[in-house]
Amino acid sequence: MSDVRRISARWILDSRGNPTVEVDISTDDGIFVGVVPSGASTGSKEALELRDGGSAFHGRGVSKAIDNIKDVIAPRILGMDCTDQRSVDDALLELDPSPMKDGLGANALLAVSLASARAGAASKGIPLYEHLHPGPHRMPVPFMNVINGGAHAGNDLDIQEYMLAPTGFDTYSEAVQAGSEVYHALKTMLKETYGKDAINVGDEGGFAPPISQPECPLELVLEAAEEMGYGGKISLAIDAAASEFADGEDYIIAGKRKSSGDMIDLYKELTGTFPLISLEDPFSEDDWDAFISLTAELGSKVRIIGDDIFVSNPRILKEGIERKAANAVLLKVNQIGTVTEALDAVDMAYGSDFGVMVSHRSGETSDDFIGDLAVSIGSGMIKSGAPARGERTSKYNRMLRIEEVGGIPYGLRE
Ligand code: 2PG
Ligand code: MG
Repeated sequence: MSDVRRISARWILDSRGNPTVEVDISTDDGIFVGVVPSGASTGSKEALELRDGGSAFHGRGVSKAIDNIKDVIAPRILGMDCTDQRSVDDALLELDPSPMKDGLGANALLAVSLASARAGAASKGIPLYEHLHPGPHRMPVPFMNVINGGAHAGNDLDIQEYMLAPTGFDTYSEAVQAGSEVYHALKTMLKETYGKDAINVGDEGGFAPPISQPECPLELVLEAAEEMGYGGKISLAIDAAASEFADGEDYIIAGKRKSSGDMIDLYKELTGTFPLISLEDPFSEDDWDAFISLTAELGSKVRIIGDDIFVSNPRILKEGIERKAANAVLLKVNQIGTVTEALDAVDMAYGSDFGVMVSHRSGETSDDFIGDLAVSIGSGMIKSGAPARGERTSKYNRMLRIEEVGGIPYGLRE
């Protein structure tokens, strides 16, 4: 039986050393955990991450969210059947029907939702990835963030993430191996070229070298891939997180002011020069017209991925699909607050031929839920940071274990 017998909640520290919410749900099958990650470059319409304010933890305490779990959520969820994730999540949404989840906090709701999904899978006696979504399941291409900038690093790069995507491999494990090898080749190259300070890392485990020109990291990653003999097998991707360097209607990049039109020209130049297969948040979350123009110009050959603009919210994604503001959505369950709503966003995307990239947050824990999520929905794309540091590799490693079971194809979803 997967009826909830007990719910406990506490704070633990995330990878940036901030507190976050962890929940245990006990059923007759065992104890199942849910942990909430946290972003730094957040979209303004993300569901609310409830923080205490005040002086403890510099205002970032989560005791209010924990009290909400104990006092409000637990009494409602006790006795519920976790194999029916939608019922559990509907009950959570009834407790907090506010659009931004500022009644109880999305961190309170999500921890329970995640733990419930794990309890439901265990009750059915199947792995989490089989329980979450009917698929078809697929091992995703790991988009590994090997050079960090923006809000995640202390260097002068404005673009937040430069990722390698090992697309030219037959299996997920070969792809992870290639990613690891290129990461280490890049490390050596950066040290030789810029000195040892250049191999300090940012929040997601990628290097944060003292460079500022937006194309420079693409050259370096490509060179490292070629040095390892992977030329043509490793593609590139960026997350500009451009809301962070927007200035009014313009953007300030590498010290230069650029209009949305100039930015479109920059992206056309970069995609013409480098094997870039996706551009995430190329403009600020308010610059819908630029998203629409870029999708019209480049959308047939490159994934234009909306993160801060859609915030994994089915209502906003629907508008994005109708207005052709991108051709893919970044999926972060804590942006929306329940597993079911995130899966609804996936089904909506698929129904309109949109791609989906599953994503970690820059503040993470060793929880590996999104590894199962990515395999489950079969979108063929996940980003979980560099192939280094425990909170990043826990997801990549979970998928190595899943792949070993066998029979799950690898690669992008066409
Ligand atoms: C992003 C994410 C994850 P953050 O912008 O895509 O890489 O960063 O969690 O800080 O929003
Ligand atoms: Mg992003």
